[in-house]
Amino acid sequence: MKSYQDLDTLIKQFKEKDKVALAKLITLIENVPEKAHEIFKHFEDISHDSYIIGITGSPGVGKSTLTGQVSKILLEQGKSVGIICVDPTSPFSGGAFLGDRVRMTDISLHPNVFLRSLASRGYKGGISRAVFDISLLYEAYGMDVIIIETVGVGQAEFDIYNLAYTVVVVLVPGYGDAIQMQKAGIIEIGDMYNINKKDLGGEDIAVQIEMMLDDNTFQSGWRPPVSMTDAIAGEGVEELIQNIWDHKEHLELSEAINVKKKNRFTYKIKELIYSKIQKLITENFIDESEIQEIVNHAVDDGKFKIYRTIHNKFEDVNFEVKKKE
Ligand SMILES: Nc1nc2c(ncn2[C@@H]2O[C@H](COP(=O)(O)OP(=O)(O)O)[C@@H](O)[C@H]2O)c(=O)[nH]1
Ligand SMILES: [Mg+2]
Repeated sequence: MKSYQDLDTLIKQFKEKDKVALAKLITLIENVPEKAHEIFKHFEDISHDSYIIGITGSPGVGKSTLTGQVSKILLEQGKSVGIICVDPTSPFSGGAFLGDRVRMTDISLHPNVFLRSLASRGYKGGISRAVFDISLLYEAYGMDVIIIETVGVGQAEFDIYNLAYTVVVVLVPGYGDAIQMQKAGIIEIGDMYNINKKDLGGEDIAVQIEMMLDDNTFQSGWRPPVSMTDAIAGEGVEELIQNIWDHKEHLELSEAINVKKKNRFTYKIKELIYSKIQKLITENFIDESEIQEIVNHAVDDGKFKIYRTIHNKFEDVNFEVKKKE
């Protein structure tokens, strides 16, 4: 895949819905962030919209199992599904892949589904970049639905809320005090709540969440519903999917969907700008070795000098952005 011709072939195969080509393009985008630009040059004519669902919650609540069940039903309905699992608890890339693969064996061989796992720690070019670019690739491939699975707020390196149109927060019985959840702000971010592992109980937490929701006013006019599932047995999954479609309809009727769609690109554009600026600065002004030098000084001469050093360094300089003549 070194020459342009190879990329052309790959994209041609991709457009013919070749899953191997899709896999190769994802790998290319994952490993070489700059490749995204080159690849997407070929997709100016793509107008297809995928519906993007975020599934979030603590590790072990059953997100992957649930994602597998949701996908299974969507596939039965004739929809195509692209899945991205972000698992920061996995220290190795590939570790997350295997784990999720096992849980999704039921569906992973289906021609209309594609699954990619990312271990977010130490990820090249940042996890949010990769997730966005892969979602765009799925969209270009023509996926009806994209599911992004990730752990909850404050843990993942990126905000699923900037990418997904409907966010499902997954909880389990014995999760702990629902008040803690409210303090953590979780109650504000879900478009819906799903208590998984209902075979182990969970009526109480469902009631607590309902009560919390009743205390809130929802300016958008959408009151998040609460559902319960047993993801292993596949129970309650259809109701959850119905909630997702109801939310989609709500967004479409209120035109909030356009805000969501724009937000996804605002997020991406900012990321592109900031990474360009970062590149400019680190290549032309202060590089890693100089940073290390300052760090060494900080350790030897006092921690607080770093502020002055950096401040002075930038003080004397005029950054001027000029267009090329
Ligand atoms: N009892 C029970 N176990 C479940 C259920 N859903 C998932 N699990 C199990 O919970 C564990 C974690 O599931 P996984 O899908 O990997 O969770 P994730 O880390 O949130 O993606 C696995 O051992 C699953 O088999 C459920 O509805 N009931
Ligand atoms: Mg998982």
